[in-house]
Amino acid sequence: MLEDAGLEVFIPEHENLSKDEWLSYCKSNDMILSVGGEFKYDTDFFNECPNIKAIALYSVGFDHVDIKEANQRNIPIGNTPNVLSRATSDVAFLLMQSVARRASYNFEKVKAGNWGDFDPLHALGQELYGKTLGIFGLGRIGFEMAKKSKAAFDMKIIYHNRHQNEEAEKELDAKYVSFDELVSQSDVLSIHANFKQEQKELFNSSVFEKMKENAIFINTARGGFHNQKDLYNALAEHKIWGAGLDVTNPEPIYKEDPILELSSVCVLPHIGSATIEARNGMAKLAAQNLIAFSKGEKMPACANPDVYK
Ligand code: 8YV
Repeated sequence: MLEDAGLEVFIPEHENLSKDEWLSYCKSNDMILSVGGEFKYDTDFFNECPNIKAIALYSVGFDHVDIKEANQRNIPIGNTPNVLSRATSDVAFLLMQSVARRASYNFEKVKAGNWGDFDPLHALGQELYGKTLGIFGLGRIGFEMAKKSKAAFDMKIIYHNRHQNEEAEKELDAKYVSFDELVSQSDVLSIHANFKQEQKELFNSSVFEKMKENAIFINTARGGFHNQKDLYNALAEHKIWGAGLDVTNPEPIYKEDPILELSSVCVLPHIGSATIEARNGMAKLAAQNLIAFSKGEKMPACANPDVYK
């Protein structure tokens, strides 16, 4: 697609480039398409790569980019919203159900040859019907999660956001609440916000303390939102019911992390957008962003639209 649009494309010789290899690659190009979130596009990067004029991310999240710095240098940062909203919210929905019914724990037991005798009190889960789903950050992905949960389980939707979401209030009868109300009223609390450094470990012991005993904590956004040790303690001390994580802190998770031992937890390796449909959509949108930039047009999806003012 990029070559068809007349762009000269350089593909690194191998995957899993070291930081220095990627840096030297960036120094000799003026636009980049960046996959993954490990590499930081910060002041040092922009100083070392003064030729860079545009960056297309292969992600909706842009927490690894210093947007203020990019704005100052007039560098548009393309991202990939919408195309992954269904896939990512599907994973949040899947984790919610898996944790409610302890699916991954029970699967582990079956795999270990430990089916167990019938016992009316054994492997009891909880039902989600009519329960309250709290969304932290009701944007595109949060909306899809709320829509599915309402349709499947008639869940009541409450949310906390920077701005009220009129569409969700109208279509899903979602109710805007304060952060404290979100924490104390949710049966399932699911994070769908863009991560900012000032929100680092916002979900910590003081928050887990205020959650309901039957509450399920879901994070498919960024691991940085939660303090993993505090989450472990809350789960181990049965202060909350369970947790479904597609993102961890740190990421990747250490295999020794005690949280993996808990029957109340389901952890996935950041696969929210990992469907054929979503990844194709992301690739296409990332390419469209670069093509638009090369033609002097606005990127169709830009994380810092202020550069066009
Ligand atoms: C990607 C993501 O897996 O879009 C995001 O922000 O976290 C995921 O979709 C990842 O960032 C791939 O580049």
